[in-house]
Amino acid sequence: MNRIAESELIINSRGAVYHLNVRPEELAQHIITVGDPDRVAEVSKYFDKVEGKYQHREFVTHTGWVGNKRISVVSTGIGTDNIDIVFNELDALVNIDFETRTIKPQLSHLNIIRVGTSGSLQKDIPVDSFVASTHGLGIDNLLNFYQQQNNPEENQLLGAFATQIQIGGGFAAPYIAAAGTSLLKYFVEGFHHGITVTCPGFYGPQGRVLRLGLVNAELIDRLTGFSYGNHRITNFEMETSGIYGLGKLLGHQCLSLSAIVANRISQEFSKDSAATMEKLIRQTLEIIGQIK
Ligand code: R1P
Ligand code: URA
Repeated sequence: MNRIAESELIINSRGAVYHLNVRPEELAQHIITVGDPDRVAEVSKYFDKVEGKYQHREFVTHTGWVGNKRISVVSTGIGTDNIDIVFNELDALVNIDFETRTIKPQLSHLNIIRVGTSGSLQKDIPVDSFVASTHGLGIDNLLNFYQQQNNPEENQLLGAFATQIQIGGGFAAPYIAAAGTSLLKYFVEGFHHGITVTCPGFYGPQGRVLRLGLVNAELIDRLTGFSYGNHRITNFEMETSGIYGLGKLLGHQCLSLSAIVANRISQEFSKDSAATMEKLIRQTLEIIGQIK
Protein backbone atom coordinates (compact mmCIF):
# COMPACT_ATOMS: atom_id res chain seq x y z
CA MET A 1 0.00 0.00 0.00
CA ASN A 2 1.25 3.48 -0.87
CA ARG A 3 2.42 5.58 2.05
CA ILE A 4 1.27 9.21 1.75
CA ALA A 5 4.28 11.48 2.38
CA GLU A 6 4.54 14.10 5.14
CA SER A 7 4.48 16.87 2.50
CA GLU A 8 1.17 15.66 1.00
CA LEU A 9 -0.86 15.06 4.15
CA ILE A 10 0.32 17.36 6.92
CA ILE A 11 -0.31 16.17 10.47
CA ASN A 12 0.60 18.55 13.31
CA SER A 13 2.29 17.78 16.64
CA ARG A 14 -1.14 17.13 18.21
CA GLY A 15 -1.77 14.37 15.66
CA ALA A 16 -4.36 16.58 13.99
CA VAL A 17 -4.79 17.36 10.28
CA TYR A 18 -3.01 20.64 9.46
CA HIS A 19 -5.64 23.22 8.43
CA LEU A 20 -8.55 21.96 10.52
CA ASN A 21 -6.48 21.06 13.60
CA VAL A 22 -8.83 18.13 14.24
CA ARG A 23 -7.78 14.57 15.16
CA PRO A 24 -9.61 11.57 13.65
CA GLU A 25 -11.44 10.72 16.89
CA GLU A 26 -12.58 14.36 17.25
CA LEU A 27 -14.78 14.31 14.12
CA ALA A 28 -18.38 13.08 14.01
CA GLN A 29 -20.05 11.27 11.10
CA HIS A 30 -22.70 14.00 10.74
CA ILE A 31 -21.09 17.28 9.72
CA ILE A 32 -22.53 20.75 9.26
CA THR A 33 -20.34 23.20 7.33
CA VAL A 34 -20.83 26.95 7.61
CA GLY A 35 -18.93 29.74 5.87
CA ASP A 36 -18.68 32.15 8.78
CA PRO A 37 -16.46 30.99 11.70
CA ASP A 38 -18.78 32.87 14.12
CA ARG A 39 -21.70 30.74 12.89
CA VAL A 40 -20.13 27.60 14.42
CA ALA A 41 -21.12 28.70 17.93
CA GLU A 42 -24.58 29.67 16.63
CA VAL A 43 -25.00 25.98 15.78
CA SER A 44 -23.25 24.39 18.76
CA LYS A 45 -25.29 26.46 21.24
CA TYR A 46 -28.07 23.96 20.45
CA PHE A 47 -25.87 20.94 21.30
CA ASP A 48 -26.98 19.04 24.43
CA LYS A 49 -23.30 18.42 25.12
CA VAL A 50 -20.17 19.96 23.54
CA GLU A 51 -17.37 17.42 23.45
CA GLY A 52 -14.54 19.52 22.02
CA LYS A 53 -13.65 22.79 20.28
CA TYR A 54 -10.78 23.07 17.79
CA GLN A 55 -9.46 25.92 15.65
CA HIS A 56 -6.74 26.90 13.20
CA ARG A 57 -7.04 30.06 11.07
CA GLU A 58 -10.66 30.39 9.80
CA PHE A 59 -11.39 26.70 10.40
CA VAL A 60 -13.35 26.35 13.64
CA THR A 61 -14.81 22.97 14.64
CA HIS A 62 -17.17 22.15 17.52
CA THR A 63 -18.09 18.50 18.07
CA GLY A 64 -20.96 17.49 20.32
CA TRP A 65 -24.27 15.74 20.70
CA VAL A 66 -27.90 16.55 19.86
CA GLY A 67 -29.91 13.71 21.36
CA ASN A 68 -28.25 10.50 20.17
CA LYS A 69 -26.62 12.15 17.10
CA ARG A 70 -22.94 13.10 17.28
CA ILE A 71 -22.38 16.16 15.11
CA SER A 72 -19.35 18.25 14.12
CA VAL A 73 -19.91 21.81 12.92
CA VAL A 74 -16.99 23.12 10.85
CA SER A 75 -16.41 26.58 9.36
CA THR A 76 -15.01 26.63 5.84
CA GLY A 77 -14.53 30.35 5.29
CA ILE A 78 -15.54 31.66 1.87
CA GLY A 79 -15.08 29.98 -1.50
CA THR A 80 -14.36 26.66 -3.18
CA ASP A 81 -10.59 27.10 -2.69
CA ASN A 82 -11.31 26.62 1.02
CA ILE A 83 -13.71 23.75 0.24
CA ASP A 84 -10.80 21.93 -1.41
CA ILE A 85 -8.91 22.11 1.89
CA VAL A 86 -11.82 21.28 4.17
CA PHE A 87 -13.15 18.35 2.13
CA ASN A 88 -9.79 16.71 1.54
CA GLU A 89 -9.01 17.00 5.26
CA LEU A 90 -12.45 15.79 6.43
CA ASP A 91 -12.05 12.77 4.16
CA ALA A 92 -8.48 12.14 5.32
CA LEU A 93 -9.70 12.15 8.94
CA VAL A 94 -11.97 9.18 8.28
CA ASN A 95 -10.40 7.38 5.33
CA ILE A 96 -6.63 7.63 5.86
CA ASP A 97 -4.85 5.87 8.72
CA PHE A 98 -2.76 8.62 10.36
CA GLU A 99 -0.31 6.06 11.85
CA THR A 100 0.56 4.20 8.63
CA ARG A 101 -0.33 7.11 6.27
CA THR A 102 -2.21 4.69 4.01
CA ILE A 103 -5.77 4.66 2.70
CA LYS A 104 -7.97 2.48 4.90
CA PRO A 105 -9.24 -0.71 3.23
CA GLN A 106 -12.79 0.01 4.47
CA LEU A 107 -13.94 3.53 3.50
CA SER A 108 -16.31 5.60 5.67
CA HIS A 109 -19.10 7.79 4.36
CA LEU A 110 -19.87 11.12 6.01
CA ASN A 111 -23.16 13.06 5.93
CA ILE A 112 -22.20 16.67 5.21
CA ILE A 113 -24.73 19.52 5.19
CA ARG A 114 -23.77 23.11 4.28
CA VAL A 115 -25.79 25.77 6.09
CA GLY A 116 -25.02 29.03 4.33
CA THR A 117 -26.38 32.25 2.86
CA SER A 118 -27.13 32.91 -0.78
CA GLY A 119 -28.60 35.26 -3.38
CA SER A 120 -31.83 34.30 -5.15
CA LEU A 121 -32.03 34.44 -8.95
CA GLN A 122 -35.80 34.03 -9.09
CA LYS A 123 -38.49 36.56 -8.17
CA ASP A 124 -40.64 33.85 -6.56
CA ILE A 125 -37.82 32.78 -4.19
CA PRO A 126 -37.92 35.74 -1.82
CA VAL A 127 -35.48 36.89 0.84
CA ASP A 128 -35.74 34.89 4.07
CA SER A 129 -36.78 31.71 2.24
CA PHE A 130 -34.71 28.51 2.11
CA VAL A 131 -33.22 26.58 -0.81
CA ALA A 132 -32.00 22.97 -0.82
CA SER A 133 -29.75 22.60 -3.87
CA THR A 134 -30.52 19.69 -6.19
CA HIS A 135 -27.25 20.36 -8.05
CA GLY A 136 -24.17 22.52 -7.62
CA LEU A 137 -23.07 24.03 -10.91
CA GLY A 138 -19.58 25.47 -10.67
CA ILE A 139 -18.17 28.33 -12.69
CA ASP A 140 -15.29 28.52 -10.21
CA ASN A 141 -12.83 25.98 -11.72
CA LEU A 142 -12.14 23.75 -8.65
CA LEU A 143 -13.39 20.42 -10.01
CA ASN A 144 -11.51 20.91 -13.29
CA PHE A 145 -8.38 19.87 -11.35
CA TYR A 146 -9.86 16.44 -10.55
CA GLN A 147 -10.95 13.52 -12.74
CA GLN A 148 -14.72 13.89 -12.83
CA GLN A 149 -17.39 11.22 -13.22
CA ASN A 150 -20.71 12.64 -14.40
CA ASN A 151 -23.91 10.64 -14.76
CA PRO A 152 -26.07 11.13 -17.91
CA GLU A 153 -28.42 13.66 -16.23
CA GLU A 154 -25.49 15.77 -15.04
CA ASN A 155 -24.04 15.71 -18.58
CA GLN A 156 -27.37 16.80 -20.08
CA LEU A 157 -27.69 19.70 -17.64
CA LEU A 158 -24.12 20.76 -18.34
CA GLY A 159 -24.76 20.66 -22.09
CA ALA A 160 -27.92 22.78 -21.71
CA PHE A 161 -26.00 25.22 -19.48
CA ALA A 162 -23.20 25.59 -22.06
CA THR A 163 -25.73 26.30 -24.83
CA GLN A 164 -27.99 28.68 -22.91
CA ILE A 165 -25.50 30.59 -20.75
CA GLN A 166 -22.68 31.04 -23.31
CA ILE A 167 -20.20 31.86 -20.59
CA GLY A 168 -17.56 32.50 -23.23
CA GLY A 169 -13.88 31.95 -23.90
CA GLY A 170 -11.39 32.78 -21.19
CA PHE A 171 -13.70 31.48 -18.44
CA ALA A 172 -13.28 28.14 -16.64
CA ALA A 173 -15.25 25.20 -18.00
CA PRO A 174 -18.46 24.84 -15.93
CA TYR A 175 -18.94 21.59 -13.99
CA ILE A 176 -21.84 20.02 -12.14
CA ALA A 177 -22.61 17.50 -9.39
CA ALA A 178 -25.89 16.42 -7.81
CA ALA A 179 -26.92 16.48 -4.14
CA GLY A 180 -26.74 13.35 -2.02
CA THR A 181 -30.21 11.90 -2.55
CA SER A 182 -30.31 10.20 0.86
CA LEU A 183 -30.11 13.68 2.48
CA LEU A 184 -32.15 15.75 -0.01
CA LYS A 185 -35.29 13.68 0.61
CA TYR A 186 -35.44 14.93 4.23
CA PHE A 187 -35.39 18.61 3.18
CA VAL A 188 -38.58 19.05 1.17
CA GLU A 189 -41.21 20.86 3.22
CA GLY A 190 -40.29 24.54 3.58
CA PHE A 191 -37.47 24.34 1.02
CA HIS A 192 -37.32 25.47 -2.61
CA HIS A 193 -35.39 22.99 -4.73
CA GLY A 194 -33.21 23.92 -7.70
CA ILE A 195 -29.76 24.25 -9.22
CA THR A 196 -27.30 26.42 -7.30
CA VAL A 197 -24.58 28.17 -9.29
CA THR A 198 -21.29 28.55 -7.44
CA CYS A 199 -19.17 31.58 -8.34
CA PRO A 200 -15.50 32.40 -7.73
CA GLY A 201 -16.37 35.80 -6.21
CA PHE A 202 -19.18 37.86 -4.70
CA TYR A 203 -19.06 40.96 -6.93
CA GLY A 204 -18.11 40.64 -10.63
CA PRO A 205 -18.58 36.84 -10.75
CA GLN A 206 -22.12 37.32 -9.36
CA GLY A 207 -22.87 40.21 -11.73
CA ARG A 208 -22.58 42.96 -9.10
CA VAL A 209 -21.42 46.31 -10.45
CA LEU A 210 -19.93 48.85 -8.07
CA ARG A 211 -17.16 50.71 -9.94
CA LEU A 212 -15.94 48.12 -12.46
CA GLY A 213 -17.41 47.12 -15.80
CA LEU A 214 -18.15 43.42 -16.40
CA VAL A 215 -17.24 41.22 -19.37
CA ASN A 216 -20.35 39.09 -19.01
CA ALA A 217 -23.03 41.67 -18.25
CA GLU A 218 -25.91 39.36 -19.30
CA LEU A 219 -24.90 36.59 -16.85
CA ILE A 220 -27.67 37.10 -14.28
CA ASP A 221 -30.46 37.33 -16.87
CA ARG A 222 -29.23 34.18 -18.58
CA LEU A 223 -28.95 32.24 -15.31
CA THR A 224 -32.46 33.34 -14.28
CA GLY A 225 -33.87 32.30 -17.69
CA PHE A 226 -32.12 28.89 -17.80
CA SER A 227 -34.41 25.89 -18.02
CA TYR A 228 -33.94 22.23 -18.81
CA GLY A 229 -36.91 19.90 -18.29
CA ASN A 230 -38.22 20.87 -14.85
CA HIS A 231 -34.82 22.18 -13.72
CA ARG A 232 -34.06 25.86 -13.18
CA ILE A 233 -31.35 27.85 -11.44
CA THR A 234 -32.63 29.09 -8.09
CA ASN A 235 -29.66 30.87 -6.53
CA PHE A 236 -25.94 31.48 -6.40
CA GLU A 237 -23.27 31.49 -3.75
CA MET A 238 -19.65 30.41 -3.37
CA GLU A 239 -19.24 26.80 -2.06
CA THR A 240 -21.94 24.35 -3.21
CA SER A 241 -20.39 23.03 -6.45
CA GLY A 242 -17.11 22.26 -4.67
CA ILE A 243 -18.98 20.52 -1.85
CA TYR A 244 -21.10 18.41 -4.22
CA GLY A 245 -18.24 17.72 -6.64
CA LEU A 246 -15.60 16.68 -4.12
CA GLY A 247 -18.16 15.04 -1.81
CA LYS A 248 -19.38 12.81 -4.62
CA LEU A 249 -15.86 11.85 -5.79
CA LEU A 250 -14.87 11.03 -2.20
CA GLY A 251 -18.04 9.01 -1.56
CA HIS A 252 -19.82 11.23 0.99
CA GLN A 253 -23.48 12.29 1.09
CA CYS A 254 -23.67 16.08 0.75
CA LEU A 255 -26.42 18.65 0.83
CA SER A 256 -26.27 22.44 0.53
CA LEU A 257 -28.94 24.51 2.29
CA SER A 258 -29.14 28.25 1.74
CA ALA A 259 -30.90 31.02 3.59
CA ILE A 260 -31.75 33.55 0.90
CA VAL A 261 -30.48 36.91 2.15
CA ALA A 262 -30.51 38.81 -1.17
CA ASN A 263 -32.90 38.68 -4.10
CA ARG A 264 -30.99 39.82 -7.17
CA ILE A 265 -34.12 40.22 -9.28
CA SER A 266 -36.21 42.35 -6.89
CA GLN A 267 -32.95 43.85 -5.54
CA GLU A 268 -33.97 43.33 -1.92
CA PHE A 269 -31.82 42.35 1.05
CA SER A 270 -33.15 40.60 4.16
CA LYS A 271 -34.13 42.93 6.99
CA ASP A 272 -33.07 40.35 9.57
CA SER A 273 -30.68 37.83 8.05
CA ALA A 274 -29.51 36.68 11.51
CA ALA A 275 -33.07 35.59 12.42
CA THR A 276 -33.43 33.78 9.07
CA MET A 277 -30.13 31.94 9.62
CA GLU A 278 -31.16 31.04 13.17
CA LYS A 279 -34.36 29.49 11.79
CA LEU A 280 -32.43 27.49 9.19
CA ILE A 281 -29.99 26.20 11.83
CA ARG A 282 -32.80 25.05 14.13
CA GLN A 283 -34.68 23.38 11.28
CA THR A 284 -31.51 21.64 10.05
CA LEU A 285 -30.68 20.24 13.50
CA GLU A 286 -34.26 19.06 13.94
CA ILE A 287 -34.14 17.23 10.57
CA ILE A 288 -30.69 15.74 11.26
CA GLY A 289 -32.30 14.21 14.35
CA GLN A 290 -34.67 12.31 12.02
CA ILE A 291 -31.97 10.95 9.66
CA LYS A 292 -31.72 7.16 9.85
C1 R1P B 1 -20.44 35.54 0.79
O1 R1P B 1 -20.93 36.57 1.56
C2 R1P B 1 -20.47 34.22 1.54
O2 R1P B 1 -21.82 33.94 1.95
C3 R1P B 1 -22.25 32.69 1.42
C4 R1P B 1 -21.36 32.51 0.20
O3 R1P B 1 -21.37 31.18 -0.25
C5 R1P B 1 -20.04 33.04 0.67
O4 R1P B 1 -19.34 32.11 1.45
O5 R1P B 1 -22.18 31.59 2.31
P1 R1P B 1 -21.86 31.67 3.89
O6 R1P B 1 -22.88 32.57 4.49
O7 R1P B 1 -21.99 30.27 4.39
O8 R1P B 1 -20.45 32.17 4.03
N1 URA C 1 -23.84 34.98 -0.60
C1 URA C 1 -23.49 35.10 -1.89
O1 URA C 1 -22.51 34.49 -2.34
N2 URA C 1 -24.23 35.90 -2.67
C2 URA C 1 -25.28 36.60 -2.22
O2 URA C 1 -25.89 37.35 -2.98
C3 URA C 1 -25.63 36.46 -0.86
C4 URA C 1 -24.88 35.64 -0.06
